[in-house]
Amino acid sequence: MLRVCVLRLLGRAGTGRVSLLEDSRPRHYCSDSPGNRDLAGDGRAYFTTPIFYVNAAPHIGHLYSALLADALCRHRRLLVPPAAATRFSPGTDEHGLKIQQAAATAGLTPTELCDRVSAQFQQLFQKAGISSTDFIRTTEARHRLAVQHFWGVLKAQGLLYKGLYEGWYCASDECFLPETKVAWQPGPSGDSCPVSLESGHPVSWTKEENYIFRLSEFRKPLQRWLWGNPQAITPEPFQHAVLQWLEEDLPDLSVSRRSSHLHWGIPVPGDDSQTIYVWLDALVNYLTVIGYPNSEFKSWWPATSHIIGKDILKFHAIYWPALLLGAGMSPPHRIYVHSHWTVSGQKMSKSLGNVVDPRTCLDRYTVDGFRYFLLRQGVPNWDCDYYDEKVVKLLDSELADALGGLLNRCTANKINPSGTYPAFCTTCFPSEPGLVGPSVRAQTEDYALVSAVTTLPKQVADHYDNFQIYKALEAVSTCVRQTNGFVQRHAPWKLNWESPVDAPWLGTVLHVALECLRVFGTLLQPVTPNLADKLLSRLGVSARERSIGELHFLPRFYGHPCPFEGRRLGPETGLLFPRLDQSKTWLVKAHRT
Ligand code: ME8
Repeated sequence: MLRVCVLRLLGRAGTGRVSLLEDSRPRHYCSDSPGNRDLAGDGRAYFTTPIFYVNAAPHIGHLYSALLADALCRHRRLLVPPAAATRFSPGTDEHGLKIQQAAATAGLTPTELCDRVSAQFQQLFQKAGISSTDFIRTTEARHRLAVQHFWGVLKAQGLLYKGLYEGWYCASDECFLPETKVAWQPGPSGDSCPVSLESGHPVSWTKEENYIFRLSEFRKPLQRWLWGNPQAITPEPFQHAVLQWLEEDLPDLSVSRRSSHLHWGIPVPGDDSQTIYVWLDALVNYLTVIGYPNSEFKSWWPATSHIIGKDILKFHAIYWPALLLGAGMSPPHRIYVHSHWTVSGQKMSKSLGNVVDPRTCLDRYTVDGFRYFLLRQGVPNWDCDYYDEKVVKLLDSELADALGGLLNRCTANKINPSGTYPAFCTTCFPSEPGLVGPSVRAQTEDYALVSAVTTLPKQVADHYDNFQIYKALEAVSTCVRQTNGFVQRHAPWKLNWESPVDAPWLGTVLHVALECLRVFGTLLQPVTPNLADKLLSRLGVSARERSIGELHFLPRFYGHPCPFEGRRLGPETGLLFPRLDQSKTWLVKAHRT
């Protein structure tokens, strides 16, 4: 028989405190040490985004999370082929009070609302080139099965008990709040209303009998997990924040609601009077996608990377690992955390009317343009501000002028009339810097360029690993600038193919620039897949030659044969990235505001 306990809401947001009436037996939670099961072990890697609530249409923040996950996943596929060794799933979070209430407000059934908004997310992700292998909806039968099974495991472990819950609940955030996180503010009719201090969303007082998860038993196991895996949560300040939280109170967690209050959810197995708490339901989606509870899931877990916004860190870095440990599983391999996009300095919100529609942005700036902007400007550690003018400036300068201009300079018929990848002359550009001789043309800065581009793939990989994709793009952009400097310095347009003195050096200048472009195109594939394809196709690089493992930059410089020398360039297919048209009305408006 389950015991009834009195829960008092104290401590951190989202948890209740229980006055323990039951024995708390010491338990040992096993973990097969996720840090030791490197993703590269058998090459498999599984990426997830948060599953998004369907109470409102997607905005650029949701797209940003999906793009970060997509870029990580695509980069991984380029590093460790075959692509089949990755799984990647976004999805929609469709249960809970928030959705139940949103459907009622919209005059729809919850199913109608979920179908409508989930389709919007799926269409958006498809349009944006999100290369997912699945899309999970929590209203699917496979998910209900997984959640109920997971519940059964927790119950069998003695980790769930019944208690009387009393405290504040925020339906918008779907979380419990302690008194310290609630403020009183004037409501629409002038009277004072309780709201969440963190989100400003209204909260209401709840008193009901729920199932409670013994979260308080997990402080030490969670600390051990984080101490043993210093990169578990990236970037580091977020790991630090979680360790800090673990120093505070860690009360048990209410994991169900009364069905009479919340009917839109998954019933507690064997107790229809209770509905499973939407966060427990939602988190298990990560297991559903890989086939849980069938044993196939074990080949993907815990080789998992969760990409999340900072707003849901506590759920992913405390509740989820505790639930997993409780169910005898390891915490996820990595949790990558990013900050938020604001719009002209303000939080994006429906009520402020400043929500940026990502579909419009993809149309205006092209899929690759907008993907590049969000990933180049988004800094995981800090909030970033969005405004249209910034997009135009960045894309024109980095994609149209610098990268597109460079490609044009090296492939245009005037400068490269044979339309081939010219030969590299080792006499003009010897491997050893500082050599002098009549034919030596390379200068000190040219060696700096070769060295920078040689180390670029590793630098980019390190930035991906640290979840600093913007830094990876910054590094590529710096090298693009350096390559333009190289071309400018040697002015190949002043050299003559007919001259036996000029020709080998002219070919070498173009060869080096094309080799640099081949590296840039390869490394940009995770972020701008269509643009990179166009670039690599123009260079005549075949599909088999586009993985990072196959890069081998400037092989002739390093004493190896070069498979590209003498190869015909691909067909000319127009500007790599046209400058954004200044005459467009929306752009004029963006410049004015
Ligand atoms: O929290 N900037 O769903 P949600 C950047 N269903 N990213 C943003 C953002 C912004 N302004 N706003 C939202 C939920 N996001 C739960 C998740 S997971 C098991 C359940 C992104 O629709 C960011 O990733 O509120 C954030 O964590 C997520 O959307 C929250 O989406």
